[in-house]
Parts: sequence; structure tokens; C-alpha cells
Amino acid sequence: MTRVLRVGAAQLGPIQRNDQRDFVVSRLIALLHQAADARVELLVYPELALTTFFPRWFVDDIATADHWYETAMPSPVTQPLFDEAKRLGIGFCLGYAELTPSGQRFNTQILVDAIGNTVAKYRKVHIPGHETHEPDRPFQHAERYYFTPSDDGFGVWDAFGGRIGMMICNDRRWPESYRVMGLQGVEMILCGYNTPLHYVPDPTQDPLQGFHNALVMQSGAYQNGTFVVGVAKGGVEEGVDSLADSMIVAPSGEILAKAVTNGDELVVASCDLDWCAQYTGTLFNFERYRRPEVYDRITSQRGVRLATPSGINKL
Ligand code: CDT
Repeated sequence: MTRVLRVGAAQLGPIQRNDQRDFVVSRLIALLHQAADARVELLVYPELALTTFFPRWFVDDIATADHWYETAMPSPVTQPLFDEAKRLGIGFCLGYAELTPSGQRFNTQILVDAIGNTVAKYRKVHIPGHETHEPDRPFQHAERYYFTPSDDGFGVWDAFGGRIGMMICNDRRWPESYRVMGLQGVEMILCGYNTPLHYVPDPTQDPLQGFHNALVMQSGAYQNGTFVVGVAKGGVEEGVDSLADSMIVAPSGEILAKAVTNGDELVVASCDLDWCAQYTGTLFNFERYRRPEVYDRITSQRGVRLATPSGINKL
């Protein structure tokens, strides 16, 4: 028996600062139509898919940044995406900046099923970058100013005939993200990202960005016996280049499909969710082989600590 889910990574090219939401939504819908032609059942959009990556700009008064955030989802401007997806019978995952009624700001992804119901909301846990303006940088990465790290953690949801989890961008670099979902039997993790290449002094001196992107998603998939769908907003936004390389990774760790451009592009793979059990049932049979009793540092400590008060462990 197989449970095949046909999934699409809806990579976006750049969204410029002055691009209006309705124009961006029309691009999302164009990718949705391509997905329908490709018989996609679940389409995954990137992190902050409705706007430019605005944490590269700093504003002294955060209230003046409210226009980057969504206070409702769907909203009048995003409703056409929801309507068209429902008409086509395609579920989707969408990343956006969320401003709650109580004034909290989260980097959020939602999962919507094929009949238009919102199944789940995930708020980014690992928020990278800095909290204050750093004038020496040509561009900021002030995510920690614009977003509160979520304490909700990593849930999984029964949807699309399988068990689906979500994470956002920097979360994919942390093995804990995958493992917490792995321990809930996740079969497919959906991850949007914006990975600016400016963060190192000279992008040409960091040729490992693409390698590290693939490395973390492939190892996370393999070590937890899950598919991973990584979806970029790539290309040059207002002078800042971002990694593309959207990809769909199998529980074997193999890349099934990968973007070849850094613009709007659909990447598709048919994913047999029963493949996951080949890894979670044998090599990574957590019930049989894990040793949580010796992993206490994973949850009890944040930074690096010496093993003993006097120094490193000695024989
Ligand atoms: N959006 C996001 O999380 N980007 C980070 C950049 C890290 S550099 C501050 C990433 O991990 O790709």
C-alpha cells in the first residue's frame, strides 16, 4: 500500500519593497495554476511570502512597520488565493508576518487544506539576527526586533493523508526542530525560507550557503525518516541576493526535485509517505534505540557548559 502525496514547492523570486500585496497575490495564484496543471495536492510557499524581506530595514518606531504585517488571514487581499485554491482543490502552506490583536509580532506559516479550512498555524521558534540597529551593516537582519520567538514549539498535524509538520527558515539549521517533530511521527515537514547572502562580509567568500542549506534539510530528513519541503524566496531584493535552491527531500536524504532558477518556479515531487517507515521502523526506530536518559543536556541547557566544575571530563 502506498500513500502518495503530490507536493509542490512554490519558489518565489524577489518581492520589492514597493510591490503591492495584490500584485504578489497574483504571482502566488499564477504558481497555484501551474500546480494545478502539475496535479499538485499541497503547494508550499516561502517564509514572508507576501512582502519583501523587511527585517533588512530598520525603523525606530516599530508601529510604522505595521503595514508589513497581516492582522487577519485570510484578509481581503489574500482572499482570492484562498478562493482559487479551494476551487482547484489544492491545499497550501503560506508564510507571512502576523500581528496579533494583543500586539504580538510573529513570523508565521499556516496550513490550509484542499477545501479551504485552516488546519494549523506555526510560529517561528528560532529567530536569528539582531534586536537593535547595527549601523555598520550595509543591510540589517533585524528579525529579533520585528518578531517574538514563539514558545509554541513544533507541532504536527494529521492532514493530506499523512502527518505534517512545519518550521521556518532558521529552524531548519537546528536538529532539535526535526527531532521534536520526528518524535511525533512526522512524515513531511514544510519549511519556507529567506536566506540572504549578505550576512557574511562577501558572498563570494561563502560558497557553502547552498551546501549548508541542503546539508541540514537532507540530514534532518534522513535522521527522522521524513520528507522535507524547503521553499525559498530567492534572487535579488533591493540589492540583497538570497539563496534559491528550493528542494523536496526524501526520508532517505536524497533530493527528489530542486529549483533551477532563482525566480518564481514550481518544483514538484510525488511523495510516498509510506517510505518514511523504512527509516523510522528500522535504523531510526526511536522506541527501540533512543536513550533519552543520557540526553538531558538537550533540554536543560542553552549554551556550552563544561562537563565538570574543574574542566573537561578526564579518565
Ligand atoms: N530568515 C532566516 O531565518 N534567515 C536565516 C539567516 C541567518 S543570518 C542572520 C537563515 O538561517 O537562513
